[in-house]
Amino acid sequence: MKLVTAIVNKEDSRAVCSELLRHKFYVTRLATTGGFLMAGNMTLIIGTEDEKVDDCIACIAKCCRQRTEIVPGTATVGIGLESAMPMEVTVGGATVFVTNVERFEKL
Ligand code: 2BA
Repeated sequence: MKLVTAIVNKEDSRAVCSELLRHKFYVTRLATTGGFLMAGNMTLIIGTEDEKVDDCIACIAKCCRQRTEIVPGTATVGIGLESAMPMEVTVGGATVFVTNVERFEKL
């Protein structure tokens, strides 16, 4: 058995969950915050059989798209003055980790 952990954009999470449920996956949604942008995102955890992992990732990939976020940054300009400069960051579609599950029980 595997645990799929997927960090997705908040705006995509509803569609991803619907797609996963349509494919009979069990999913838990956690409201999380990205350490870099400090913006809200959604982390999905999905426990599934090894042979269904590719199908699970396909469901996630189908519903997540990349976005460009503009974040404030600092840059040195002219004679060494520091100025706030916006910085473009590409986020997502999804960051996915697949880990082995040693033991799984429902009590
Ligand atoms: P954030 O940490 O808010 O990162 C948002 C985006 O900022 C990242 O998009 C990436 O393009 C950029 N970024 C993040 N850390 C950076 C750094 N140290 N230097 C330069 N750019 C950086 P994604 O890579 O698509 O990640 C989206 C979200 O997924 C992240 O939000 C974080 O919550 C999570 N994530 C991504 N990779 C991770 C990892 N290796 N471990 C844990 N969480 C991860």
